[in-house]
Amino acid sequence: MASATSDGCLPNSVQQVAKILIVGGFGVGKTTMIGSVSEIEPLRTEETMTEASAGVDDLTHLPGKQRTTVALDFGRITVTPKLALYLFGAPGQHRFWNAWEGLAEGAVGALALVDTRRLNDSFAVLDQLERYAALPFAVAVNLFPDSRNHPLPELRDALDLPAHTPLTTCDARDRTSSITALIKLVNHAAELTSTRF
Ligand SMILES: Nc1nc2c(ncn2[C@@H]2O[C@H](COP(=O)(O)OP(=O)(O)OP(=O)(O)O)[C@@H](O)[C@H]2O)c(=O)[nH]1
Ligand SMILES: [Mg+2]
Repeated sequence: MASATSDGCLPNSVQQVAKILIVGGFGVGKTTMIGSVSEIEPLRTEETMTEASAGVDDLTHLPGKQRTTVALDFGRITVTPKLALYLFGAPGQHRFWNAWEGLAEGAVGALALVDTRRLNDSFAVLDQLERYAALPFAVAVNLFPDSRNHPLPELRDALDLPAHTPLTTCDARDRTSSITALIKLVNHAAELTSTRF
């Protein structure tokens, strides 16, 4: 992996940039992933959750969560000396999902984050992604300490994912595992679109 320059500028070796969308349900770890991966100070648009969220957003598994993304997250990672990814994180609250279509514009692919403790949310996410973004996508299961350890083939079945869709586990707080998921997506998008990244 190439390192960012100390002033945050793109390394001179970078010849190509690609936009990646990161989507997922409420509190699945999108902002966390962009924060752990980005080589520049990430842009976050988080607001404190208010009572309006009570009964709408399920905080059962997210006891520490107080803020939610209301517009987007933005970060950058140089994954090979020649290729940098611009990461756009989508808001997870349902009322902001109509923003996904705009955020997807120009993206080469989308990484859908999934929390297996709330698998039902993921169906809606994948549906929304296919319907409004129509992008090559990969799925990353963000493992929380109390997530059950389902084998990946079982999860593929449960999510009704095609055999060619990359499916990985990750820890959104961990840079290396998050970058691995992103690289799987980039390779998949490259194959599907016959693009060389
Ligand atoms: N244990 C654990 N906690 C995580 C992980 N990823 C995120 N969290 C925590 O889970 C909560 C939700 O993470 P966020 O990154 O805010 O999730 P998000 O998808 O951006 O949420 P919205 O923008 O509200 O949709 C935060 O309190 C994180 O600290 C993880 O991989 N493991
Ligand atoms: Mg967020």
